[in-house]
Amino acid sequence: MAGRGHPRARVLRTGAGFVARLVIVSNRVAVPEEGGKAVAAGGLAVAVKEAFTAYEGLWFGWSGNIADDPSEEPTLIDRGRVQYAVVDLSPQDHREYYAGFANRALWPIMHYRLGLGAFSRSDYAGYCRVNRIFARQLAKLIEPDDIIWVHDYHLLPLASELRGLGIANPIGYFHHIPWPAADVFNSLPASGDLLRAIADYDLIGLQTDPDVQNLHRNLCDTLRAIPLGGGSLMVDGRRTRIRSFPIGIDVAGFREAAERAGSNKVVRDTIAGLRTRKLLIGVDRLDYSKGVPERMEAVNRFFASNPDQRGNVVYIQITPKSRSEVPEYEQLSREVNETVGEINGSLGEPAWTPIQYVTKAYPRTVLAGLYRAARVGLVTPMRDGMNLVAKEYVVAQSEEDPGVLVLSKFAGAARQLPEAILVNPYDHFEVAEAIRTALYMPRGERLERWRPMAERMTREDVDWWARNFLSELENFRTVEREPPTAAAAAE
Ligand code: GDG
Repeated sequence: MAGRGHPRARVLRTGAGFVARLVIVSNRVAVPEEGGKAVAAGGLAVAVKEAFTAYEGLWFGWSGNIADDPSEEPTLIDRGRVQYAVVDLSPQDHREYYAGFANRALWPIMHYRLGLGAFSRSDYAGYCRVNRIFARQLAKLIEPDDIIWVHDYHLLPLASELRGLGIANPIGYFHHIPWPAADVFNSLPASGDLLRAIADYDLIGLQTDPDVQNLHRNLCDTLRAIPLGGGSLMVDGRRTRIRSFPIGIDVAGFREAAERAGSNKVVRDTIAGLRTRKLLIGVDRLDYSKGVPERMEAVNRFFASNPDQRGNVVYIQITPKSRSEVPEYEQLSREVNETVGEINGSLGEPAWTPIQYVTKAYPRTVLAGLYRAARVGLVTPMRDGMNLVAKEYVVAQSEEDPGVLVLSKFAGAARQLPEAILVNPYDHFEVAEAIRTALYMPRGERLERWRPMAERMTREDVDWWARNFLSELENFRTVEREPPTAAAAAE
């Protein structure tokens, strides 16, 4: 079947049998150095890279470069198992598609932050234009047996554009961020168009069941989609399927990094600097969805109500900057700097700084080593599709003396990590109390909570995620694309 008669299509094996070449499309492509590895801070980049360790194929998307007169043709880069096809964006495309509609309208709305949503018609036109350009460029590279896996909210209309160009291959979409309740999503002026466009994907993967319910219900209520059972829907005569596929991490790689991190100088020096102090750790891209200033307020509250812990506990927050071209992120950066300054100024002593805040990105080994050294992992986003840091923290722990995860109930990860201390990140008192409980938790209880989480993370890792999604997408090769009979629709 797959690949036969198409000399460039490589035939691959998955758990479910054979599939043809896998084509991944995402906004940014992390092209590795020749013979080396790419360092990528984003969760999506990490996951796609991991998926390609099991599959060969093509990865298409933006190069990360802005060019005054971008070429009409993508640049092709061969790195053995994976071919990369990257395109540059013009300054206007970057401003309207990426910094504008994707990150100032879709991102806040998907994260339930209506007040931060900045919709503009020209940004939306730019978003649609770039999706059209991507589709035109990608369509030339598609072979008949390819399966296409599109990632994230930058590319909601891509399948629709590809279908318009006659591409009939199975096309799946994975949404890495939350899918909000209908009233929230529908506040976006372009929401109707986007709902219709998303239904052009054969398979839509979301992080959690509540996300699935939100989208499913919205398609039924707004577009009068017909539910066909098992997550399948008929929308405007096309069949689509919506399911949750919670993303996992590279457990084996991360565990190994954590085990050998003791020899890393940054990790060693940090541990030595702690002396007998206990460590709280937070690692997040600088993004308002991650709840960094709110978490700092909670730590402040913890020290206010536990004065005996001053000088005994240190909180390290690692927060590489992201999306600095978007005004809301500049504003957040200032807010975090002020919050750190105020708390350290009012609580600190010459020999003790309560919050150590760094904006540098560290290698994965350093993160793994610091997670392992930390008695408490603080992962308290206001809203998060999944949150891989929570999973990394669990996997990095020593099995004799694991630390405690304090996790926001509004992170998708909370559904797979219910043994963590689950908190409402809007409630500083509750988070402060959770920090206290975590710091005083006896080893027996820490082990009891950690073991089932570590087992689940090992079972439901990134390979499991990719394999589940792809084996399901593969089924769409044979799906009948005709409207259902009245009897089937009534089932
Ligand atoms: C989106 C969704 C979903 C962070 N700092 C450094 C660094 N990181 C790595 C972490 C982790 C990743 O970045 C962040 O992943 P998250 O899941 O927390 O968040 P997003 O970037 O917002 O990702 C999210 C994810 O997609 C996957 O579907 O979970 O909900 O928002 O892996 O370790 N990595 C390195 N140095 C750093 O300083 N090397």
